[in-house]
Amino acid sequence: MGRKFLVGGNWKMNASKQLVNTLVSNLNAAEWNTDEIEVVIAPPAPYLDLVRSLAKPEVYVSAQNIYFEKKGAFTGEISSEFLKDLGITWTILGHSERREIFKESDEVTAKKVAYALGEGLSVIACVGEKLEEREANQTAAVVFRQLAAIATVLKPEDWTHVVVAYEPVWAIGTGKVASPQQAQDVHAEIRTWLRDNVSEAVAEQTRILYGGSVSAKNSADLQTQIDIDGFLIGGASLTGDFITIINTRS
Ligand code: G2H
Repeated sequence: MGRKFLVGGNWKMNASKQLVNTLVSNLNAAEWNTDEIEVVIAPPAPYLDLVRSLAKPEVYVSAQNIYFEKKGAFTGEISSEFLKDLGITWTILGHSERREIFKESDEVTAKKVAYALGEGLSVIACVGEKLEEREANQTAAVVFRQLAAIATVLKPEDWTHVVVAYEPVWAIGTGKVASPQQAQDVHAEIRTWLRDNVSEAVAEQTRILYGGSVSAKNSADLQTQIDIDGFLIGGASLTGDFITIINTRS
């Protein structure tokens, strides 16, 4: 079976009850072929319950982060238990903003990925290089290092519930999208890395999303690339563009 295209919306730290109502109503009114497209939205944690209760079942809801402990004295953190209690089945982990601003290392990210999978969640695990790393021809080395940290703590069967999001940091929120070829090149390298370091089956089955200034204008070209299995969309997921992007694929 082919890889199901996944369109993810990462709202980051943007929401209000009014915005939730608008975005979820629009999504509920939209239609897509659920055999071919999976839609996952990731609102800020305080809005997960509201989004889950309003959104139709075809819309999967995701956290943007979790911690790797069940409960206790971890002020401000989000437990997988909370997600399960609210019917939330996905979490994003290792977003570059977590890595950069909140200093989450490859190892912490990997530990979170393993923990989330053990708790029965599906994970969008983000990787990607900074501008200076790309300019120093370090893109593959950085992405492989981030993947290796995750692969080390997973069993091959765990990858069934992992989606990799390649998000070049220089393309995030900057309007500077990677060209379809630039994205395809790295996606193909990631798939080869999975083939060489995990297994042929995992390489074939794992979805690799592109993220970084995806918009209604550039998504049609990006999605023609053979190793682009979907998108993780930030800014455009807060507008009607999100549905246009889903429809571009439908
Ligand atoms: C990358 C992306 C969503 P944006 O961070 O994860 O955001 O589409 O705003 O670049």
